[in-house]
Amino acid sequence: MDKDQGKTGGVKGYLTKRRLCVVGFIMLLFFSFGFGVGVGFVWYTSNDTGLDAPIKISSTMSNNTQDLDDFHKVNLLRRSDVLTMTLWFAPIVWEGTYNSEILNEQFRQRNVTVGLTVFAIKKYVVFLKKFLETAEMYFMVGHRVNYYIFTDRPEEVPEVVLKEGRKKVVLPVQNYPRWQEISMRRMEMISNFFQQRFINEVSYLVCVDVDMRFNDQVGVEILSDLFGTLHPGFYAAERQSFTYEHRPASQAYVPSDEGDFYYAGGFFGGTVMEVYKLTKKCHEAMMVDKANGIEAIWHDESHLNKYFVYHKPTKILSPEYLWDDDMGRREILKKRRFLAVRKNHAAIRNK
Ligand code: UD2
Repeated sequence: MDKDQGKTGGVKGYLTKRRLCVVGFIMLLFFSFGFGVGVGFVWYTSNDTGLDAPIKISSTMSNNTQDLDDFHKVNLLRRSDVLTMTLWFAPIVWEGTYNSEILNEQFRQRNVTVGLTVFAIKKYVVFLKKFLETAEMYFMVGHRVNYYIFTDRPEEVPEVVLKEGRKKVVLPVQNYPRWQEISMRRMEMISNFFQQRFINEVSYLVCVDVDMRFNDQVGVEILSDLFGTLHPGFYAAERQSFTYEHRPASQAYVPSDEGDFYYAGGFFGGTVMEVYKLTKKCHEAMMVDKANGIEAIWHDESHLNKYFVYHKPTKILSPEYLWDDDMGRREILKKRRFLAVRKNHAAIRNK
C-alpha cells in the first residue's frame, strides 16, 4: 500500500462513495426524580454521496428539568445533523455542541496548563514555524500552554513570539533512518518524559503531527481524560472499511467484528496519566511487533486504534479537528480547525 500520496485523503483507499444504510441504535434513559426523562437517539445515515452526507441524529429530551438545562449548557446537543454522543456516552465534539464561554471559565478557574507535544525530526523542522504561529492564534487561547518540541535539530527551532502564559520547551531527541520509525517512536518519547517533565508541568497533553496548521479555534472543549479524533477519511464509514491492522500476528490486530471508529494518529490526548498509559502501552506493543518482525499497517496509528478499541475515549473530536483540504470541503464541517499542510513526500521523508 502506498502512503505517498497525501496525509489523509486518498492515501489509505479511504471512503469512496457509499451508501451507508441504517446504522441505528435507540437508547432510553429514565431518571426518576418525580419526572421521567427519556432520552432517545436514533443514529442513522442515509446518503448517496459518501463523505458529504450528514450523519443524522434525532434526539428527544423531554419533560423537565433544570438539571437537563445545566447539562445542555456544557454539553449542548444542538446539532441535529451529526452524531454527538457514542454508545458509551462519550461526547463527540462538533461546532455547536458545547458552550465555550462556560467551559473556558471552568478551566480558567482550575488554572489548567495544557501541554502540546509535537515532533519535528530531520526535515520536518520546516513545518514548525507555521505550526507555532497558527497555534498562537488558535490553540487554547486565554489558557496556559507549554509547547513541547521534540527534535534532533534544536538549533533550527524557529523563534516565534509567544503570548503571556505560553512557553516553548525544546526536547532534544534522537532520529531514526525510516520515517515510519520516527512516527512510531513518538509513543516511546512521550512516555519517557512523563516522569521527568509532564507530570509536574501540565494537566493535559495534546499530541499532534507537525505538518499541520491551526485554522480556527481549538480550545478546552477538546479536553477530557482520554480523547481521540475521528479520521477525516472514515468518519462516516462502516467498520468493514476501517484500515485497522487485520493480521493476528501483530499486537495492533483488531478482529473484524470489533472497533467503533477509525481514529487519526495525528491528534489524541488526555490527562498526563492517561496519555502516559496510552503511549507506554502502544510503544510496548510496537516493540513486541519489532521483535516478531512485523510492522503494523499504519504504524503508530494502528496501535492507537487498537488501544481505543479496548480503552474507550471519554471524548471524541470530530474531523473539524483534523482535516485535509485535499479532500475538499464538507457541508457538515462548520469549522476546519486544524489542517494538513501539503508536503512533498519525496523531498521531506527520510531526509
Ligand atoms: C499519519 C498520521 C500520523 C501517523 C502516521 C503513521 C494523521 C494526521 N497523521 O500521518 O500521526 O500515525 O500516519 O503512518 O493522522 N515525523 C518527523 N520526521 C520525520 C517523519 C515524521 O518529525 O522524518 C513526525 C512529524 O511530527 C509528523 C509525524 O511524525 O507529522 C507523522 O509523520 P507523517 O506526517 O509523515 O505521517 P502521515 O502524514 O502519513
